Amino acid sequence: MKTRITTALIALAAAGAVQAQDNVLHVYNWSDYIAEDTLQKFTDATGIEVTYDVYDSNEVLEAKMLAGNSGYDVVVPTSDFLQRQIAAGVYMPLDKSKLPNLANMDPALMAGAAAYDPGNEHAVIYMWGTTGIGYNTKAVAERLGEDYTVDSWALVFDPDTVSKLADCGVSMLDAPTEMIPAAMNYLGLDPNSTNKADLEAGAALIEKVRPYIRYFHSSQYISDLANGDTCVAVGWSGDVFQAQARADEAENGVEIAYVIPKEGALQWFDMLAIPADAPHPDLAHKFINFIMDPQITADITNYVWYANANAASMPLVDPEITSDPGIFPTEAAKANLWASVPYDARTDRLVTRLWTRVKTGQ
Ligand code: N2P
Repeated sequence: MKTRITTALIALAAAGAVQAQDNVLHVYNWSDYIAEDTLQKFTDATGIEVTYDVYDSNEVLEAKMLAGNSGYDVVVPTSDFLQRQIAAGVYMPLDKSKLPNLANMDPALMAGAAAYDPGNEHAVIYMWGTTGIGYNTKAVAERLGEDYTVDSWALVFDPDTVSKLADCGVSMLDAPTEMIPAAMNYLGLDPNSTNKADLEAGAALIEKVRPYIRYFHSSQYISDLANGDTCVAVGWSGDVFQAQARADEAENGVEIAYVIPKEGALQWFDMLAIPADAPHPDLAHKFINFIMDPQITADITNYVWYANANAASMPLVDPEITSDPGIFPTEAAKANLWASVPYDARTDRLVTRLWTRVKTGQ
């Protein structure tokens, strides 16, 4: 999937393509991950035009980064992917003298991100969240009974349970490094294990429920949940809340909830970083600094329902969001969250192979 939003068109027409091109920042970010007015506000504040492309998979971003010459100035890898891409020399160190808004960031969360990028030398937290389950409360209650409490990965990993939901539509993320560990965790295994037998057991569990899964996709589920076209999605926190908000706005009777299952869930950080071969590193720093403006980050969180790591923005974030345990987990829930570690090349190949088998049955 690829969409392109550009604020550059008018300027290009007015100033002539060559001249304007020098002042165009190229951003590559996750889909459904920015406020409607963020880019325009950046252009208004700085005169810098933005070309904005989106993806919904770390693997897609990684392939582009490793190939080089992507033309992008700012990209947003998830922390574990960031770590091994840094090791591959993909990102330039940040010039922190150009990022005065770093002072707004939450030191504890930045320390968490430093586990992947010592000293936070290469990246700044954009948003963070969890990988849990979004579901249509009525459709699930109709099939599993009013008394069924949705609080466990059993909803999607227990064949008896998920088979009863197949008719209303169950989806999973097309994200092998998140789905296989979630299945391993449900089996009582360490989600970060790189033991071949553990990874195979996780994949085998997903293969077992595969007949009841309508699709594996990492962005389609937002509108499908919102419209009632599917009823359960393993998905990312903010995306599920966006589905909920869309259903509320449409007043279509669909009620969506998000749960961090009691067995635990992955907590991740998505990181703003500058490719080593970025054509416009100076503009990239300006953009990253702009994003760390408390109002700008608060606007994004208020629009995409993802937690941010900008302490100064918190008073500007809608209290409905800061008080939601699905977005800002309680201390008790935090104890059950795990952070992922990057796979070595061998494990990565195994996981890719297992995932192909999960999706295609081969
Ligand atoms: C936004 C998805 C971002 C979360 N649609 C993935 N790390």
